[in-house]
Amino acid sequence: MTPRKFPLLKKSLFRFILFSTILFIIITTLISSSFNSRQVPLIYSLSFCKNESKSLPFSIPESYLLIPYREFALRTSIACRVFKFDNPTKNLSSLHPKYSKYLNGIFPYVIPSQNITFDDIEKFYTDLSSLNYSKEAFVPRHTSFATNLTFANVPYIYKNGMWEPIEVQSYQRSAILVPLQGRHYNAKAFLLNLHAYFRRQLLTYAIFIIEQTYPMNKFNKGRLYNTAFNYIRQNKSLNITCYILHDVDLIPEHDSNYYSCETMNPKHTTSRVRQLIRGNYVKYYEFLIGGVLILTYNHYEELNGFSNLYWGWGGEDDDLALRFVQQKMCVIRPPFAVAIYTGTFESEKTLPHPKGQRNNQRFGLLLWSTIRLKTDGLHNIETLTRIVEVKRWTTFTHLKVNVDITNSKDTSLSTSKVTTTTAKLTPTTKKK
Ligand code: BGN
Repeated sequence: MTPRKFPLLKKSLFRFILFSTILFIIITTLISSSFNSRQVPLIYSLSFCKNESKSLPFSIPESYLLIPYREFALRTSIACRVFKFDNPTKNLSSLHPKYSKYLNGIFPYVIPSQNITFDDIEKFYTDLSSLNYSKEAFVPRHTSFATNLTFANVPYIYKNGMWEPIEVQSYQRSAILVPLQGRHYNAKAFLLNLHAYFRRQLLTYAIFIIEQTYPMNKFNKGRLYNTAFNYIRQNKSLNITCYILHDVDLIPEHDSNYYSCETMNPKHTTSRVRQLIRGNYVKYYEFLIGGVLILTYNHYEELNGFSNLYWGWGGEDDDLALRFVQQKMCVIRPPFAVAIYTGTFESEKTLPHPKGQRNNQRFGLLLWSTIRLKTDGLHNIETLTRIVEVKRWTTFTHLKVNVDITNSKDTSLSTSKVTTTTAKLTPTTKKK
C-alpha cells in the first residue's frame, strides 16, 4: 500500500463507523421501545420475507418474541396506566360489593383442622341459611373443624344453582373457577372461607372446583380453565356475567378487595401473598397475572382463553399475560394495601399429594406464545378434554375432567355422568 492511498482509506473507515453507529442506534431504539410500549410489535415476524420462511424447518414458528421472555417480563408492567371503574347507575346501596354493610376491613379467615370434610362445609352453610338472621347474625360458632368462627351470617339463599343474597340484588352473577389436582385439604379450607368472604360482598355466585382426574401425573391448568369456562357458558340458565379465576391455595385477607368484574379491563387482585408459617408478604413481579384474575365473558373470549400446551407447574399465566399484550389489554389492580392473601401451601406438606412438577418447556413455549393466540385455547378445547363427572353440592359444583382424551384408551374416562348431592347429603347418580 502506497502512502497516496491513505486519505481514501480514512474516508471509508469514517463511513463505516458512521454507518455502524446509525445502525446501532436504530436497533437499540427498536428494542427499548418494545420494552416500554405496548403498542410496538412484540413479536418478530418472518412474514416480511415470505419466500425465505417457506424454506425454514417446520419446527421454527413464523414469528416469535424479539427478546427472551424473562427479559421482557422483568421490564414490562401489565397494569393499566389509565382506567375507569364501572359506575352502576341504579340503587347503589344494594347493587355493588362496595356498598355492602357487611364489609369490615380485615376478613377473619380461619385455618380449619386437617379432619374437615366436604360434608362439614355443606352442613355448615346449609344450617346457616336456616338460621334466624336477626338473632344469630354475629354469634361466634364452634364446630368440630374450627373454633370461634366469627363469619357474619349474611342472609343468603341457594336458588337454581347459585347462592344469592336475600336482602338485595347483586350487581353481577359470578362463577368462581378453581382448578385442582390432589390438594383436597386446600379445597376445603378455600370453600369454608370463601363462601363467607363472597357473602360479605353480597355477590350472587357459584363455585366450580375443576379437578383433573386424568392424566394423574402432569397438571394442565390452562385446559381446566378452558373446559370449565366452556361448560359454564353452555349452561345458559346460570346467566354468568363475571368469571373469577382463583388459585385453590389463596385466601383473601381484606374485604375491600372487591370481587367485581369491570367491563373495560380485567382485574388482577393478587399483589402480595404471605405464607401461614413465615407470615411475611411476598410481592410478585409486575407482569404477573396469576393467583386471582377477574374478567368478563368478552375478555376471556377475546384472549381465546389459556394456551392448552402447558403441562406441569408454571408459565400458563405468563402466556396469558402475553396474550393480553397481543390484544392490547391491561389489568387494573386494587390498592396495594388490600390486594393481600394468605397462602395455604404449607399445609400441603402434611398431606399426600402429587408434587407440582415444574414445566421445563415453559420458556420455549413462551417465546412463540403470541402467534398461537387464535389456534390454541378456548376454540379447540372440545377436541382435547372431557368432563367425566359433574357432582353438584350446594357449596360447589365438582367437575372431574380428563384433560387428554386423545391419549386415554380407557373409555370410562371419556363418558360423562352427573351426580347431585341433596341437602341431606345423600348423593344420587344420573347418567348424562
Ligand atoms: C412464575 C411462574 C408463574 C407463577 C409465578 C408465581 C414461570 C415462567 C417463567 C418465568 N412463571 O415464575 O407461572 O404463577 O411464578 O408463583 O415459571
